[in-house]
Amino acid sequence: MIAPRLLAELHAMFSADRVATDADSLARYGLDWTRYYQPAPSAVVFPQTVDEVVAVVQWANREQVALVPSGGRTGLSGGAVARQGEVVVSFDRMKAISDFDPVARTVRCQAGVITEALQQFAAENGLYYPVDFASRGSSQIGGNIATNAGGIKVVRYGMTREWVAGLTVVTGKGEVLRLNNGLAKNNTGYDLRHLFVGSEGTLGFIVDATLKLARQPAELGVMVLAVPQLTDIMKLFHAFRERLDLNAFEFFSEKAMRHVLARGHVKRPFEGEADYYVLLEFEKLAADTEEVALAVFEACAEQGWLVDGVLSQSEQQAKDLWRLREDISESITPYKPYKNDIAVTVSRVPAFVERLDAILSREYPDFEVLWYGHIGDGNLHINILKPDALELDDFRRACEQVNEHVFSLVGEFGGSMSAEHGVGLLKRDYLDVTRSVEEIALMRAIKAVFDPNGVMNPGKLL
Ligand code: S2G
Ligand code: ZN
Repeated sequence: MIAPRLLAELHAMFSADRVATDADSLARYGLDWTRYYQPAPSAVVFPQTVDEVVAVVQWANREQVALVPSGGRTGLSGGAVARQGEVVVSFDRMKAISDFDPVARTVRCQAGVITEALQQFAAENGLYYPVDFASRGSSQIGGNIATNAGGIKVVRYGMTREWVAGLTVVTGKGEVLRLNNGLAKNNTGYDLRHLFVGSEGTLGFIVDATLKLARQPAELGVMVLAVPQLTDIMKLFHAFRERLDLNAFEFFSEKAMRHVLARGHVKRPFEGEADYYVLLEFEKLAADTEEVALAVFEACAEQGWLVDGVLSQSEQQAKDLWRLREDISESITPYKPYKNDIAVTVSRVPAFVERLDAILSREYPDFEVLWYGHIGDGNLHINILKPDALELDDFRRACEQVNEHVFSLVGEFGGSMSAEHGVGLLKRDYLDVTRSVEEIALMRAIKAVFDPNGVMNPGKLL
């Protein structure tokens, strides 16, 4: 915990309602959605202006105090966890949306804007913010950029990085940088904006961003397909992508879907059962797009790649079909699951899953392994539910071994040890699975340039 003198200085910098030290605030703002850590920040501050962010960073450099950035706290790698007396800097009070430019199709958001608020602003102005995921109602734009958030439409629209046209950041030295200014073209040396995207608060704070917006999509069609063989999922991906403008290509196992169905909000989409399901979404750009989708469906059925399926006939049905995929994470939270988020080259996903399934069923026969994720990006979310018979600590120890298996296989497949959830605390010690010694040394050198006193989210990522 920081000394009373330092707390007094924080109170001098921020009005009373914008410094929190009560137990509830410390517990709430010291955590994100990663449930492995005990929160223990010293205080939480709520800046409202760039100058206040500069002031607290300069103070932290003078007093050698660690700062932890806090957005929507929906992260899954402990990137926003404060557990060693750090001061949490929350962007909850910086939620302005401004400078909308309908011709350039850009808009400026302060870091604390909720993702869904930006999506709604874009829709109200006839445009579309295409980075989307289940935590849209709580996550904040600053955190989405700091973790380069992915989600369910990456196969068409890419990660958050693709939509950042400009950033205002406060570096770990307290300098304010206005990066790229929202320009579509600017070839003037190193693009420092892209260093901050995905930096997880380790180089400085993102205080606002100019984001690009896309044209509003035409009406969307959603299909769910029952797929007996994992290897056939990639054939389906190829077949549907050849003929349709796919926005999304997700998969989930029967085991995962049963947890969603058990909650009773949505029902099984059709009679046919299979080990795996694909959910795909496409844009109806032509009058015959649905016919094309059904023709591809029939052709794939003849090949035996799918045994049943459904095409949404209404917006409500499309939403219900999406819930089969998007409700998985929430449905299994009570089981305190082991989670991992990795990626391998799309074409190698079936081989990877089969290899890992074989290891896990041999080593941990009573673990329930659930697979789902953005398979069109080669991105898998592995979740293992704690068996009732196993104490949480024993389960967590066993999962340390599971990590070793997962990451050594990811290394063998030349994949990524974190596809979209970032590195944070949870995966810091596995960075070398995907990044070389030279790369990690260079990342440390870059960190030292932007945050020479190491006050920015120390212990995360590196
Ligand atoms: C997803 C969300 C969190 C999880 O559902 O796509 O990124 O449970 C995940 O892995
Ligand atoms: Zn995901």
